[in-house]
Amino acid sequence: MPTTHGHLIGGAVVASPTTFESRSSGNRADLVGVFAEATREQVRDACVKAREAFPAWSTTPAPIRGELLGKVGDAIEREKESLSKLVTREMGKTLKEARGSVQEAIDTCRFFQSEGRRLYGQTVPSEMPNKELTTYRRPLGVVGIVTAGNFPVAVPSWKIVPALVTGNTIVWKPSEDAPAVSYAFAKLFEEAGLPPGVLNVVFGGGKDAAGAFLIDMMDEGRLDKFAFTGSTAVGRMVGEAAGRNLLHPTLELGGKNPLIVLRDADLDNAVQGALFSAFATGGQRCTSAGNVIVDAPIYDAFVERFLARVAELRIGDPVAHDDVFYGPFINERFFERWRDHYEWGGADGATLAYGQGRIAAGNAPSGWVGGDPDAGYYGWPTVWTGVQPGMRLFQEEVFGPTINLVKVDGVDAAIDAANAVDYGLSSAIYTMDRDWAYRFKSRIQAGMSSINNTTNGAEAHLPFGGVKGSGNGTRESGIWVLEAYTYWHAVNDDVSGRLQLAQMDTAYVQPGDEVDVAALF
Ligand code: UN1
Repeated sequence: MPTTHGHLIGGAVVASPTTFESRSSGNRADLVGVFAEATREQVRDACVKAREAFPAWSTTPAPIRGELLGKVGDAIEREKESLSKLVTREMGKTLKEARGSVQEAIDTCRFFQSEGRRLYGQTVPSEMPNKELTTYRRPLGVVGIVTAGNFPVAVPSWKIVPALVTGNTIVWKPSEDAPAVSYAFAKLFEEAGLPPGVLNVVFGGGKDAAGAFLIDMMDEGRLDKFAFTGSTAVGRMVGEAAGRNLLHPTLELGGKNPLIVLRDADLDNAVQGALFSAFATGGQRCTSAGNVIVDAPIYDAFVERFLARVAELRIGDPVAHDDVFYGPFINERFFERWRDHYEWGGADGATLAYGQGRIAAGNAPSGWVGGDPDAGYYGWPTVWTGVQPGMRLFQEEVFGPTINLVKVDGVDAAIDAANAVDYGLSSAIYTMDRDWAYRFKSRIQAGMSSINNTTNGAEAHLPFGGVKGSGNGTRESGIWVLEAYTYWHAVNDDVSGRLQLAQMDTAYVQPGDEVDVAALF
C-alpha cells in the first residue's frame, strides 16, 4: 500500500480519517497516490492557520515576497520535466501540452517576481495646502481557492502567485482529479522558503466535501476572498456565498467558444486551428471551441478537409504514446456528461458526421494507437454538422472531444451566431479581410479573441477571463489580476497643523471675487 499524503496545514502534514485514490486518467490500473480527505474541522483549521500567518506575511516587504516567488519559478523550471510527466500521468493531457502548462506557471512566477518590485500606488494632489494624498495596494487577508483538474499547475498558479506577492495567505483545495500534481506543486513553494501557514492545501472532493466546506468558510467569516475555476453552476454558488458576505470572488467559468472561418480564410490554417481548438486536451479546456461557424461558400470544402484530418487524429494513452493528439477524459463524470450529448444531437436534428461515443475494443477510430481502451475513458472525436443556434448542442458546454460545424452566410451572420450563446470566454476568427476582422473585434461578446489563431493561447501577462456566463468580470494574469487580491487604501497626510476640511475650506472661489450673473444683463 503506498503512503497516504496528508494535507499541508500550518507547515504540518495532517492525516484524515478517510482517504481517496488518484488514478491515472489514461490507465485506471495505475495508482498515482492516496490522499487524505479533509473534514470540515480540518478545512476550518487551515483557515485559522492562514489567518495566523497573515500578519507576518503581509508585512514582509513585497520585493522579498517577489524574490521568493522567483525561487518557486526556479524550482518549477528545474522540475519541469518531472512535473509535466506527472500532469500527463495523472490527468491525461499530452506531454507537449503538459510542458506548456507547466511553463505557464514558470512565466507567472517570473512576472510576479518583478511585480513585487512595483505594486505601485499613486500620489494624488490635494485640494488643500500642506496635505498629501497617497494610495496603497493592501492585501485582502485569507484567500480560499478551488481549482479544476484540466490545468492543475497553470491555473492554480494564476491565483496563488499573485495572491502571495500581494501579501495574502491561502487555503487551496485543488481538484480531486490532480492531487498528486497539486501536492508536488505546493512542495515547491515550501522548498523556496514560504513560511508555514501562508499556503495551506486541503485535499478532497467538491460536493459535500472539502470544496463545499471551504465555500462554507465564507459564512463563518474566515475568508476575505474566494477564487474559483470550474463550472458555471458551482460558480453561481460561490458567487452567492461571496455576495452575502460582501466578498468579491474571482470566477472563471465555462465557455462555448466560437471559431469563425470566413470565405477568404487560409483554409489549411483554419482547419489546423479548428482541430486544436476542438480536440486539444480532449476538448477539456475552458477555452476549447464549441462551435466552428463557417461561411457558406467554403462550408463544403471546410467540412471535407476537416473530416479528413479528424479521421487521422491519433488518440490513446499519452503516457505510453507521446505522439497522440489527445488522451482520455479526466474523469468518469466528464465522460458521462459528454456521452449524454449524443442524445441531444439526435433530438436537435443535427447530423453526426463523425464519432461513435466511447472508444472500445472493436469500436475504435482509425487513429486509435492501440492498447486497452477500457483502461480509461476515451472518446471518439465527434463532429456534428447542420448545427444551428438554439439547438442544445449549440448552446451548452460539452467539455469533451466534440465540435459543431455551423453554416452561416457572411461576416455579420457569423458574429450574430458567435454571440448567440450564454457564454463569452474566448473566440476566434479566420479571415484576411481587415474590415471583417475589425468588425469581429468590435462586436464579439468575449473576454478574449484571436484573429487567425485558435481560441486557446492565454499568456501569463495578458488578462484572462470572460463575459456573460463565463465569469463575473474578474481577470487573471498580468497587472489586471492585482485588482482581485488587493484593495485600494487612500491616505490623507495633513501637516498644516490646523483643521482643513475637504470641499469646504478650499480656495476655489475667493470671497469678493464672485460674478453676480443676475446683475450682468
Ligand atoms: C482553462 O482551460 O481553464 O489558453 C485555462 C489556454 C490555456 C489556459 C486554459 N493557456 O487554453
